Amino acid sequence: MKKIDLYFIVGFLGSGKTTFLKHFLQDFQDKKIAVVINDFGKTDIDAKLLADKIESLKEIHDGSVFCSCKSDQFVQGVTELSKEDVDIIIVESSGFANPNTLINVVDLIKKLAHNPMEFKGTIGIVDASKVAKLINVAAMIELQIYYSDLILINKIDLVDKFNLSVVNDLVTHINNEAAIHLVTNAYVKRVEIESMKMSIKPGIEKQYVNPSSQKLMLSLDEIDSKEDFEIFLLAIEKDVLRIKGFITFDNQCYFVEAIDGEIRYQKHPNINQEPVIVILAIMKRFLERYIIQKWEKYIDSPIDIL
Ligand SMILES: Nc1nc2c(ncn2[C@@H]2O[C@H](COP(=O)(O)OP(=O)(O)O)[C@@H](O)[C@H]2O)c(=O)[nH]1
Ligand SMILES: [Mg+2]
Repeated sequence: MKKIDLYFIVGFLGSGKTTFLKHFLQDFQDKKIAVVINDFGKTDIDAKLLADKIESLKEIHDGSVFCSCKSDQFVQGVTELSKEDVDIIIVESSGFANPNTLINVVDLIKKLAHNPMEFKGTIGIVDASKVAKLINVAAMIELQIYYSDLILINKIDLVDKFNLSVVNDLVTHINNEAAIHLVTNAYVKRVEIESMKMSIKPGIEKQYVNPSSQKLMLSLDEIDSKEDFEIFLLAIEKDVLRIKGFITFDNQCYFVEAIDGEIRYQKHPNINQEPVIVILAIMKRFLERYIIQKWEKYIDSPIDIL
């Protein structure tokens, strides 16, 4: 019987999980890979970006795969994938995931899988430029680091030496067993992934409050000025956690995101993709009213919140 390797990716929103996944798919091209993406919601943007590169894809939305609210659906999804002709199943977990039930979930998957499954470990991605601040408001970051077997301190291009050493100390303090790499673009050599030592850590009873995050989806049919739209995105970018979506200009669809004061576009082949922007914010009251105000300030057409 064929053995399937199982990997998890954890890390806060925007830390670089999907970027890691893209490299992974590239570097493990000789393997048949199934991916599970656990992200925002219905319009899962990352899943659409990766769809053509993988053997099989499952999406789990609106809740973490480690939370009792979604773990059944997740275990069932992975069990189904284990019937297929794949060598690897890799899971990009939600940015809000608290992996403290990981080991129970893995045990259940191993029991139910149709082919023998080996849990290879958890790759944790840390955004070097944001972790020190975010860890105070989003405590699951600490647990994501604690439960990782291989940690990538990513985006080191955005921090100076001093701050990098602070981040390195912070990460080592939380987890001194995992191999830690300082990287850009969430890239680490395949050999580091293959040689990671998986450790089974018991669930720790750590009190933490789930941050009340809010998600907002904007429909973009009416946009006619790309410039105004960019100004709008940049105006809200600094106040929210994550902005990404699809937008169409001149008959070309783009994946768009606003990050670190910059707008990034990437051509997207599917012209029928509905233009939509997803905004995620943490502990922000009145998000909707705030977005509407900014929209009306910069854009003439009416706003359409889904
Ligand atoms: N400056 C910088 N940006 C990065 C780096 N790695 C990833 N990014 C960008 O960070 C953004 C979020 O990455 P993504 O992989 O989507 O994060 P995810 O939300 O964890 O899946 C994307 O725009 C990436 O291109 C890095 O090393 N340096
Ligand atoms: Mg992602």
